[in-house]
Amino acid sequence: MNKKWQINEVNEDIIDKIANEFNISKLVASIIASKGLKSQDEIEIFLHPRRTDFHDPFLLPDMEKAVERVIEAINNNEKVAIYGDYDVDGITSSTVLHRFLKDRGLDTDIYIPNRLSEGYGLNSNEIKKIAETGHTLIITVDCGITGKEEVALAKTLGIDTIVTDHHEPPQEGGLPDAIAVVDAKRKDNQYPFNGLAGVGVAFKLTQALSQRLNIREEENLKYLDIVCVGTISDIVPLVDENRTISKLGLKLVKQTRNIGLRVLLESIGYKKIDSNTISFGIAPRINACGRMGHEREALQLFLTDDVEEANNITQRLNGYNLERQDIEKRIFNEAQEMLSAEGNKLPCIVLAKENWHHGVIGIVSSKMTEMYSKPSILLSIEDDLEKGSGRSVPGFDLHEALENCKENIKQFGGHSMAVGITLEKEKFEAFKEAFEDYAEKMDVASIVPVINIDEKLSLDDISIQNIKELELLEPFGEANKTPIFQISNLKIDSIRAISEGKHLKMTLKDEKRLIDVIGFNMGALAEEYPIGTKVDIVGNLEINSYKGNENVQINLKDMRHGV
Ligand SMILES: [Mn+2]
Repeated sequence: MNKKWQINEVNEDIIDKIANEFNISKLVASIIASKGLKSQDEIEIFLHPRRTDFHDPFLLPDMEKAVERVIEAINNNEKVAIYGDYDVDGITSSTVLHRFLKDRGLDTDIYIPNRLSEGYGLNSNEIKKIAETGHTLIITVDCGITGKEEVALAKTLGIDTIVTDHHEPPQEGGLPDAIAVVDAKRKDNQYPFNGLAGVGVAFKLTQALSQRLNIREEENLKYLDIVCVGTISDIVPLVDENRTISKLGLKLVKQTRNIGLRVLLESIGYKKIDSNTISFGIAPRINACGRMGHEREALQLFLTDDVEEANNITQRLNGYNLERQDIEKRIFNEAQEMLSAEGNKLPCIVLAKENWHHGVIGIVSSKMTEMYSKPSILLSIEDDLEKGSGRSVPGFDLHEALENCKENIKQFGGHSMAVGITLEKEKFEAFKEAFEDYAEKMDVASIVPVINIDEKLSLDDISIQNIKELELLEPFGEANKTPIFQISNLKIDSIRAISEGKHLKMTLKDEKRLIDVIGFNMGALAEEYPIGTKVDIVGNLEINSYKGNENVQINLKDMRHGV
């Protein structure tokens, strides 16, 4: 697969100026410059976010009304329900709000829908149960903005609702008729940032309550570890307030007082706690609970103050995660077999089979899309229906594509990169054909994946010292990716495939020095590039520590023949 290397050219004078002014290396300054950060303030906040950098929570729509109603509930000791979601964002949102209100003497009940039997969002059965058990207030977290009907039902049952959410309001039909609808994606929003995760919005509610109740700000800041876990896991852009949350939050994660989080962290083993520890260690394990239908256990892990209980839950969580991986592997293998039986000549992938697990099908769709660089839709056949998930490649709007074949679809939702979809079984062939035609028409096959390169370097520019300084830019994640560098005109000094041909290991050299390179899942390149070949490469810079020695290593993203 040929990829397009796109370099973000930045003016050298700007880089020098930033390096001097902030006393940082040119390497770090070049990344700052390539992000387009210019003013003193912007750069200062990016490099060293502080707790004074949080925006005023009362700028969020309806925050005043929400705070007033919650304080009334605290004063009257009302029965309050928190309504959340089964993913990490929803679980951490529920945790933060529950714990904060409990500190204020209000013990809330938490409702998390079951992913497999109920699905995402408010549902009327749960609302009825909440009413039957005598609750007078529902606070939604990470959901609710599309729950107009359910909020109306709650109202007829005598329950007030406060919606806190970070999802897009529905295009038609208006907002739910709630006491307050706190969501920065509202059209009338005045809040300076609309990229918070659900847990970020819940955190802003605790911040607003603290201010109004004259509580020390430590009382809400102490939950930043949990807020950070939800924020990084939800793959929201780690800029603006999310950077403040994740940068300050990660420091708290390292010394977390949340027993469940601490036990889970200890169980996974890590060299360093950073955003990768959250994204690849914590998030899959918490999400595995929801995927397998055990959402209560994930919640209980964050709520328990008992080490033994935390240990037991962690063991089960790790078990669910292994189970999820097994199922994922099986579906992935089956999908690959079906695809090769088809010949894999089409511009997109549409497959359906019995018994493909609902909670896992989306992950497999992303893996197929990544592997073949094609949009994919995977469906599980259940009686007369086929339900599934799709993922897209940048440059192909999947939601728009489904809009174009909607006469063959029963139901769908999502956005340009990811969708959920339901078909009638008898419509499968017609849908597949229409979707393939559309992909053909849009010339998906000619979309070339792009690698965005931050800066060109020579081996001279690279040292352990300045790689360490790149840590200033952490935490990395969405909208703040691990920097990618291009190095040209190197010669292959040694090259081999390792781990049964899976990965690639090389040493490259210029006139003066050698550098180690590792290429994950790139073992096949060992055949293509003999020793002595001139190459250009792009990759991340890393420090490889082994037996107390530290070495510079390049984590390869792409390689091509040099000129
Ligand atoms: Mn969310």
